[in-house]
Amino acid sequence: MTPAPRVGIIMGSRSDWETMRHAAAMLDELGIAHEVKIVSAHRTPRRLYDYAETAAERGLQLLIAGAGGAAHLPGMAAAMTPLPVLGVPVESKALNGLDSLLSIVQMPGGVPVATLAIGKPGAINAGLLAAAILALGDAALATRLAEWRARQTENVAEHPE
Ligand code: RP5
Repeated sequence: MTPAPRVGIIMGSRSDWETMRHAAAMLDELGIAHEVKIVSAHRTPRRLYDYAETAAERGLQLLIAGAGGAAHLPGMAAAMTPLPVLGVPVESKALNGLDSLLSIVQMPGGVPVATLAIGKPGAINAGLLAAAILALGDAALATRLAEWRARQTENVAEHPE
């Protein structure tokens, strides 16, 4: 039986998948069941409302939301769910993701979005941060995450050649 998803990965457009797939890959690597959906704050606002308002009752524990440009998706999702929301600024063509970053990070006090770096590093770290949060109540996941981190450390060479 497929385990129920614990994390919801949402993104504003299919074009965001090239970035957000790195978050999904990290969750896969750490054995965290997740679902992936395109939900646009601007093009599919009703889908966003439905998704965010039902996420917790459907059993999700955390959302990772990626968007680019006028990136309202993470903030709007955070406004409608009690779950922690991790925001990934997707690298936009016009402004290299600076617009995405500022749109996501400058939330008003009272509606938090944990904002990651622009692009692929942010997506990878969103997966790792999601794992660290979920590991607080999941000893087996905490072990897998610790092992992942140990492998990363071991793989750093002492010399460049
Ligand atoms: C945002 O606009 C999306 O998150 C995406 O990063 C950006 C461009 O979307 P497309 O025009 O490629 O669909 O809503």
